[in-house]
Amino acid sequence: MHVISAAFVTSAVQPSQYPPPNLPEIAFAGRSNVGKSTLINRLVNRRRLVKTSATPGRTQLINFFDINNAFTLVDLPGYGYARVPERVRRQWGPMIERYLDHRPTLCGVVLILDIRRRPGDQELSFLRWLADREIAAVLVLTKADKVSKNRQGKQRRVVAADLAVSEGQLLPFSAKSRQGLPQIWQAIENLLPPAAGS
Ligand SMILES: Nc1nc2c(ncn2[C@@H]2O[C@H](COP(=O)(O)OP(=O)(O)OP(=O)(O)O)[C@@H](O)[C@H]2O)c(=O)[nH]1
Ligand SMILES: [Mg+2]
Repeated sequence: MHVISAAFVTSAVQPSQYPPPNLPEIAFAGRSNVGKSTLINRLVNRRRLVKTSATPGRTQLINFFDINNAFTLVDLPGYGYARVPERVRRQWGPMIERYLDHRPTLCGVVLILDIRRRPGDQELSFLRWLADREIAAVLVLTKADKVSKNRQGKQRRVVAADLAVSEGQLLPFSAKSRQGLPQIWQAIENLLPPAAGS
């Protein structure tokens, strides 16, 4: 993928605030602090297009980014972070579900998992939820630089078994070394209509 332009479009909570559904869209989901915003920055090769933070619960709105005036990347708020105020946390589930359920231009979801962790109930039920709606998922194992190559292989096997997918469907990624970027772009391009990905 050749990224010529990458620009913030808008933040939204509810559908009336979404940009008009004119371009194909890919959404990024995962636990709070897993590295969703960082992955988007690496994909588009901009250091600070999306705000990232060592403090979990940083992204609290649905953020839309236009790429090449051809498609949209969407940074979803992370789930499962207990220290975010209850009031905020309670609206996340419905906010994310409403988006995934009602976005006509959605082509797929990149689900990001920490390579050091086994998937929990949240990841498993999220994947089931996507499968029920026939929403395609790309699975990324991020923070690969935190473990040895040997351990990467082991974790990939364990997580593949947990999720009942093949190891090849799990794409290891590191924001530090940029390992995995071409594979993730390829997987995203496979979800986009041909004209958007060229
Ligand atoms: N070592 C390492 N650190 C990473 C990697 N990806 C993200 N991080 C770090 O993880 C922290 C969280 O990253 P974010 O991209 O803000 O995570 P997020 O999923 O957007 O978090 P929320 O918006 O809070 O849900 C930051 O300190 C990042 O620098 C990676 O591949 N390797
Ligand atoms: Mg974020």
